[in-house]
Amino acid sequence: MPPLAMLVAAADPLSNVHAENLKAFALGLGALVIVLVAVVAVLAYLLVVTRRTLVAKEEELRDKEEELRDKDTKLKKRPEILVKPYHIATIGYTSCGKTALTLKWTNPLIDISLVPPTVNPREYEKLVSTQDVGDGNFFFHTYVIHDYPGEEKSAVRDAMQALDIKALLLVVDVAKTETDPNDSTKQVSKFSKAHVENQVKKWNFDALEFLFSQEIQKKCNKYILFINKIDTLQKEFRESDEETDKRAQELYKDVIESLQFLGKKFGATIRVVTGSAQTGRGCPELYKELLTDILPEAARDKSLQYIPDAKDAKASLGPRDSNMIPINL
Ligand SMILES: Nc1nc2c(ncn2[C@@H]2O[C@H](COP(=O)(O)OP(=O)(O)OP(=O)(O)O)[C@@H](O)[C@H]2O)c(=O)[nH]1
Ligand SMILES: [Mg+2]
Repeated sequence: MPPLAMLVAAADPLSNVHAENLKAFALGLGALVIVLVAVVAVLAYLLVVTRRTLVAKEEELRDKEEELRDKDTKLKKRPEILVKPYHIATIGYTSCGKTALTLKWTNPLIDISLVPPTVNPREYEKLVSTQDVGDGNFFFHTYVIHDYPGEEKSAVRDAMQALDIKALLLVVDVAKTETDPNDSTKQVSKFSKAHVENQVKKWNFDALEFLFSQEIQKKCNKYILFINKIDTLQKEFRESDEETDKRAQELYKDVIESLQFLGKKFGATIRVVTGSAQTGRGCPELYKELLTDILPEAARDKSLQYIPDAKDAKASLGPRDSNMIPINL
């Protein structure tokens, strides 16, 4: 019987179910109260749990907001870095050592004897100086060496016209490099007069003039000729370092003279360095040449001692500098 019917029956003192129903009603009411109390308790519990979760989430959000504010402040305080690139193009016939030379400078960890032939033009970057320009800002003076596969004369000229190329590194060599007949994983280099003559013919006056123009001169007025692989010359003739340098320059006399002529005509600085990417001879002089006239004085890190400029070293060409001929200074 529903509680209301029970209540009506119980209220009737004449009803024969009066006492029985009153008891059942009391029991029903008790059960109802218990159920109601239980529901209220569950609801209250849920309310407390939800509130706690909300408070925890709110705290978490506040922490995250604070973290973000912190990061933002740090970001604002971070020095502003501006990369100042100096582009250098390399040119030279296949296997003369362009990649070996540039990699030796930009990434000394590379084993140059295992350098694969360049298939597509590549760029290697080297940070040479960090300049504090005040207000927490820095200039990162970075050299970008553009390395081309051999025989890419037109590509190099196009790049010189299109990019802000500051200097051209022309590499020639005195040795033919071939796969070792006894070990196909190795390369062997041997002095070859015919190989030199071939390059002298290729770098004739017209071919060199192709790399000069008034338009190019506006941006690039430094040309460095590096005569590479002189280790093989020394192995062949067993002469002193100085004699070897002289011999290398003699072999490329025609190219040097043409460059000197073009340098005068177009007002460009021409430098000649002899050396070897394999032994490292001449490499500091070459890299120094890449800095001289290109990296502004203000960009030099005052806390570092630089190798004297080629200009300063001219008067005192010691044994270390003897493989560098200053021209048109
Ligand atoms: N003995 C000797 N071998 C060298 C020297 N420089 C480079 N080589 C070797 O000559 C080969 C060619 O060198 P690379 O640097 O690839 O020449 P590359 O001019 O970049 O060649 P391409 O990318 O094909 O145009 C490699 O096997 C080098 O190890 C050097 O000074 N002496
Ligand atoms: Mg290469």
